[in-house]
Formats: sequence, structure tokens, C-alpha cells
Amino acid sequence: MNVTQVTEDVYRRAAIETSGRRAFLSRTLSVTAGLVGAAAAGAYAAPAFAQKSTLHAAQQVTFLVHFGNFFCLKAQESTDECWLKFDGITLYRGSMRAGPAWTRFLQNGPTRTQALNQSVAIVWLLEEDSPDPDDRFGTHTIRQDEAGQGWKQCRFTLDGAHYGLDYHVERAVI
Ligand SMILES: [Ca+2]
Ligand SMILES: [Ca+2]
Repeated sequence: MNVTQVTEDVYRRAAIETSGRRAFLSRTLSVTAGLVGAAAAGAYAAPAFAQKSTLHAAQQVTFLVHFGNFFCLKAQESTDECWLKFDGITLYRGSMRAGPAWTRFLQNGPTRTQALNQSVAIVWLLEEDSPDPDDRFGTHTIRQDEAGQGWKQCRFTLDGAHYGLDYHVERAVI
């Protein structure tokens, strides 16, 4: 191999390397452009590792309130027309009198469990009167941070009445 051949060989190798880099750069730009295009079109498919973390992130923590017994120790009238609400949702609306025979087992009904989507929500008890304004037997604040504390009991004791309601808050991962 003479000097000319060596020089030509060096140039040829350099040309091959340059060509390879261009091809690599071209492929990279093409892939990048494809991803950008796909992302812009809303069709970007996340890599496997990202999908895994997305699945993990998709697990949501939710809070549920389970309502148990609603009971009356002292009615205001001979028969109260009760309206028990939680976060604007009716848990029970109907007659109540004092004594265990009148205990309502809300856990057996369709409204036994309600979502607690904010840090706190109010449960309140009205007693309907007509034409007079309804009586308000009281309110109770149920909090997300009560989760895991087991069954609790709130009481409604205004306007001469005495009612109780069992509930517990659950923190659930879905
Ligand atoms: Ca009344
Ligand atoms: Ca009434």
C-alpha cells in the first residue's frame, strides 16, 4: 500500500463514517419528528416504562362514608317527620319515633355508602313541619381524616330532640 492508497483509504473510511452519522441523525430526526407529530395528533404511545408509571399514577385514593344505624332516643313530637341528609343527598326521609323498634339500618339500604369527595362534608337532620318552618335538630361535620378510626356516632340534640347516627369513613384505593 503506497501513500496514495493509504490516503484514499482514510478518505473512504471518513466518508463511510460521515455517511453513517448522517443516516443516524436522519433516523433520529425522523423518529423525533414522528413522535412530535404523533403527540400533536394525540396519538403518542408512551414507552413501556412510562405506561407502567402511568398505571401506578392512575390509582386513585377515594374516601367513602358508610352509614349505619339512624336511631331516635327522644322525638320532638309524637312522630317526627325526619329528613336526614349528607352533602345534599337524602339518606332517610320518613317518620321516626323514640325506641329501638324505630331504628333505621341505613347500611341495608341503597344509600348506605356515599363518596366524600372533599375534605369535609356535612350531615344534618331536619324535622319537617308544615306550615311552620322545619326544625333543625343539628349538623355534624364528617372529615376525610377520620378514615381508619372505625365506627363513630354523631348526635342531633337541638329543639328538644335526641337522635344518633353511626358512620365510619373509609380511605379506599381504586
Ligand atoms: Ca317539629
Ligand atoms: Ca313535624
